[in-house]
Formats: sequence, C-alpha cells, structure tokens
Amino acid sequence: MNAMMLGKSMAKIDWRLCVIADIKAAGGRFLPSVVKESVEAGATMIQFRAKGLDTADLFDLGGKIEKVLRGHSVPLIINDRVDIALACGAQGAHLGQRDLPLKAARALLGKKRIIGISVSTVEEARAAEAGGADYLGVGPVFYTSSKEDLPGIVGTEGLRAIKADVKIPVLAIGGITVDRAEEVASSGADGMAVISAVWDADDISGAIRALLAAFKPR
Ligand code: TZP
Ligand code: MG
Repeated sequence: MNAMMLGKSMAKIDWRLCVIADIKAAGGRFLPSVVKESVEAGATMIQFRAKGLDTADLFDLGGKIEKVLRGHSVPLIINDRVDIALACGAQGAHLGQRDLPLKAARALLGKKRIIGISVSTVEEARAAEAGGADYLGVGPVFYTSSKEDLPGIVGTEGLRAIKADVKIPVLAIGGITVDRAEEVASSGADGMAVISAVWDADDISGAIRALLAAFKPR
C-alpha cells in the first residue's frame, strides 16, 4: 500500500495529471520504471492499463507498480479489473460502460477505494455520479489512436457540458497533448489522463511538467 493508504479523502486527491501506464504504449519498456519517473516528475495519479495481459501478469506487474508508488502520495488506479485492484492493494479501479457495473464494483471495493467511470455523454455522467462514482473520465475529447472501439468525439464543448452537470471531479481524456492542455484546463476539467503525450515524448519528465503547467494546483 502506498503512502496514500486507504481511507480516501477526496479533498486530498490531486486530480490534475493521471499518467496511464499502458502496456501497449510502453512498447517493451518496463512500466514500473516509467511510473517512477512519472511520479518524480509530478504525475498526481497513475492508472495501470494492460489490455490483453493475462491475469497472472496483471497481478505481477500491478504489484510491481504498487511497490514503486509506496512512499508517494499518488493513488494507483487499475483499469478494468476490480479484482486486480484489490489483490494489488491499489487505491481504486477505473471502469468503462461495459465493465463491471458501478454498484457491483462498489460492493467489492468498499467506500474507501476510488472508482472512476468513463463517460462520453451527460446522461452517462449523471448516472455515474448518482451511482456513487468518485470521478469521471470524460472522453475522447479529441481523436486518439490509443484506444480501440473509440466512442464519438466529445470535444471541449462536450467536456464543458458534462463538467457543468456534475459535482464530482472530471478528468479529460483522449488526444490530449502538451499543446492542448491549456484548452482542456480552461474547459473546466479538474485534470486529464494521458497515454501518448507521455509515452511518445522524447523527454517524459519534461512532458509531464509541461502538461502540469496548464493546471493550477488545487
Ligand atoms: N479512453 C478514452 S480515450 C483513451 C482512453 C483510454 C486513450 C487515451 O490515450 P491518448 O494517447 O492520451 O489519447
Ligand atoms: Mg474498461
């Protein structure tokens, strides 16, 4: 368990920059090493995302990432898999519209862990908030090739509409680059979640600092 422990205090979570440790984007690089570099550069959340990895490997790699995050107040969120989140001692899980339903996930994860839900419409956002989600991943805000089966583009207008409709934190996702980060921040997002802006960067730490510069600390 990292320094964050459980007993999430939503007021204490810094939502500004979730770096997604994505196995495909890593292209053979060791995820825990890049996670270490990311938090040292200022990433405020880490999501572990590894489509296609078998359960044993997910548990193994998730545990290694969790170990790297010990001593940092940076929550680890596991994409898709509530069981892996629990087994690795992560702080929460991130779920899509076709993953384990929120009510069932909450029953397993309890009140102290964080649950994020992917949404792309106001209706989905309202349902997730009413169902007790802790934050929303809103996207894709821009086109991205990092996700298969991409829902329709939400745009910054859609992001604004969702932000205006809910009280829980909103993380923008999808095609966010250093150049677009200010536009995303000024659309009201509490933070952003990124894959390629970090993994495709020549200078990962520099990219993280530049992304963070668009958001004022809360
Ligand atoms: N969900 C919506 S868009 C997306 C996910 C996982 C991919 C984000 O990757 P990138 O490279 O930051 O666009
Ligand atoms: Mg999912």
